[in-house]
Amino acid sequence: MSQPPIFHAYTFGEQEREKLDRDGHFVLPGVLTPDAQENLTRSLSHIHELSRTPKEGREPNRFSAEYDSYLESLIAHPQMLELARKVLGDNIRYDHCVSLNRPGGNGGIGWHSHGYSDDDPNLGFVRIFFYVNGFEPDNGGLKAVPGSHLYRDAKIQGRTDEALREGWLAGKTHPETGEHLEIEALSAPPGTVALMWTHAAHAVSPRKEDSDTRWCVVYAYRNPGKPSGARWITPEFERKPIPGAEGLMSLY
Ligand SMILES: O=C(O)CCC(=O)C(=O)O
Ligand SMILES: [Fe+2]
Repeated sequence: MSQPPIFHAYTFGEQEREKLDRDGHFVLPGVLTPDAQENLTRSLSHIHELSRTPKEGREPNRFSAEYDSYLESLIAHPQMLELARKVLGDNIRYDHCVSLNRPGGNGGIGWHSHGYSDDDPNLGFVRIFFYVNGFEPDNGGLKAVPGSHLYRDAKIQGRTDEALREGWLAGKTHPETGEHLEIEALSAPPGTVALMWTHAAHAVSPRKEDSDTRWCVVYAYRNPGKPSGARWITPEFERKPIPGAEGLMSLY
């Protein structure tokens, strides 16, 4: 069964890969096809509704692919795997699919990072964010610190930009360029995909009260070899045969 494309043609060659490795993130503006945007909006609305009427033992946001067949189908979509392998090389595992929908008035999230194989940079962990209807920097916008991922510090924290500058960022430089680390507020037109190495410092600005919902889902892939604290897969889902996902779902 062949799946319709989710991405328009895009360039992710050596230069783009170098930028991802230097900055810790890389944005592909407007790369999602209209069809994918439409399907994702429908699926993410579905997950959002499920999460508003919680039933015991269910976490629709964190286990999104287990609650929606379209989201499930993207785990092993050929274009998804191609992109993940351009970043991580051939030997990859699926790690998680988490919905990050932010309605008007959502408070965003302060500065933090995530971990995987903190002591061995040969094992990568990348997150592929689908910002379906995009965002403005000051309205549910992703912020990042180029170069912060190279510290492989899974415990970066800062409640505000100021707190991060006075805290973790103070005196830190980019290990390769020597430049002072600085906060970058990203912007994303509709249909944007953003790649981010998991150790990158990141935060999200609040969503304005009168805004529509920011629709977003993230898929994570990694090189196997270490335990992953973010691997939200139920045992049933791990065993479920998903076309194209053979070998992707196991821990090691
Ligand atoms: O909502 C976002 O854009 C990112 C949220 C976040 O911190 C994460 O997914 O790790
Ligand atoms: Fe995060």
